[in-house]
This record gives sequence, structure tokens and C-alpha cells, in this order.
Amino acid sequence: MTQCCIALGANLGDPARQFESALVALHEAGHRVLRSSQNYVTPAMGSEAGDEFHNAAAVIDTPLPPEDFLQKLHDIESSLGRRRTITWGPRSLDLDLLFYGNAVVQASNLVVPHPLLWFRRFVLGPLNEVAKDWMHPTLGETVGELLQKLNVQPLEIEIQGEDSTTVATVYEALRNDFAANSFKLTSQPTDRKFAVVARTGSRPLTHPTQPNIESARILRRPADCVLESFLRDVLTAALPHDQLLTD
Ligand code: PH2
Ligand code: MG
Ligand code: MG
Repeated sequence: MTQCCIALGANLGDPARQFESALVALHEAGHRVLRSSQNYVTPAMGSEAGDEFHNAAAVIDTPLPPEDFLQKLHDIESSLGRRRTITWGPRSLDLDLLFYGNAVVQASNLVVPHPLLWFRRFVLGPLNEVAKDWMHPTLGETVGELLQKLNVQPLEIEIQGEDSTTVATVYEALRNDFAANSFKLTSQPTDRKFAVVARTGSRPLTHPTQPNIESARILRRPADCVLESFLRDVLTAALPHDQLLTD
């Protein structure tokens, strides 16, 4: 058995029931659900993501190797009604593998730890409830520490490959959508930064914002992705919001 962390997300149907059914299905398939968080209502990240999400996290003991466990999660998503249509579109159930023990896996179909978890409050918030002291195997920080980093304001983001005028213009376009002084953009390298946005020539195989494991605080922006909307997604995921719990 290997201890794993998973994230649960949904913004269609009855999220609380879908989460419950997913955990029951895992149990019935020979897993142990060691802990599960409350359900959090979180602002949707992504302009096509739809309404606000419900998010949760759980610690699961699995008898399966990583690829098979991921396949099991996908099977449960499908059996509970998920239809894969648009990337980041509304969904009735999304089950993501966050940690698999302290394994580091970088295969074409599976990247563990989940490469985007470190800036997503909708993942770290629930995860902090069930696995606060879990050590991120490549960042060398616990879940609690990663969440703390999201609370340091302003969040400073270095934008590579853009001049200061462009960065200032993008800041002006975004600032009214988020709390005053909650973030800062710079075109200059600094050491106190929260993240770096780097450009990639071509769209990565996996996901537009998926960074490489070895440069985990780097957000890779594909050349065809508009800086303003890219940053809006990152800030929506990272910055504090009204905290609503359900059930
Ligand atoms: N999942 C996405 C896209 N956007 N936003 C929130 N708040 N929560 C999610 O789980 C989520 C999202 C793609 O998996
Ligand atoms: Mg997801
Ligand atoms: Mg997913």
C-alpha cells in the first residue's frame, strides 16, 4: 500500500455527492480512504471553466502502482458522468493525483507531484486540512509551507521576455480585478519572487501552464497564450478569496 494525496473538483451536478461517490468507489476497489477534507467553494480558474468550483482533498492508501491508480481515478471520473470535452471546461468530477508517496514521476501521461499544485489555493487549502506536514518531494517544502507562501502579499511575479512597459500595461489591466496590493509584476529578476513566468516556443504536450519538475516555481507560458489571461488564471488560483465551506 502507498499513501497518496488526491484532489477532487467539480462545478456541475451535485459536487458533494460526486465526491462522496468517488471515495466510496475507491474504497470498493480495495483502497483505504485515510482522511478527507471538507468541501471548499472556490472561484473558477480559466475563462471557460464555468461557475465556481467545489474542491476537496483526500489521503488514500492504494495497492496500485502510479499509472494504474491514475487509470482507476479516470475510470471513476467516467463512471460518475465526466465527459472530456474542452480542456478546463466545466466538469462533474475531476480527480487529480497530487502525491504518490514521495515518488517523482515524469512520464508523458503522468506527472507526480502534480506540477501545478504549488500555486493553486483550491488544491493547497483542502490539502492543508488532511496533509499539512506532507513534504513536497522536489520543492522541499511541506503543504503547510506552500500554502503560507500564497499568503505573503504582494505576490511577486517575475515576467521573463517582456519589457517594463508591457509589464506595466498588463498590471494596469489586471489590478482592478484583484485586491489592492495583492500582487506585483516585475520584468527585473528579483530574489523574493513567488513565481517566474517564462515563455516556451511551442505548446507543451501536457498542459499550457505545466512547468517542468526541475524548475517547479516556473510557470511556462506558451507563445500563443496572452500574458494577461495567463496571469489572470494564476492570480485567480493563488490569491485569497472568501472562504466558503459546504457540508
Ligand atoms: N480545475 C480546473 C480548472 N479550474 N478552478 C477551480 N477553482 N477548481 C478546480 O478544481 C479547477 C479550476 C481544471 O482541472
Ligand atoms: Mg484538475
Ligand atoms: Mg484532472
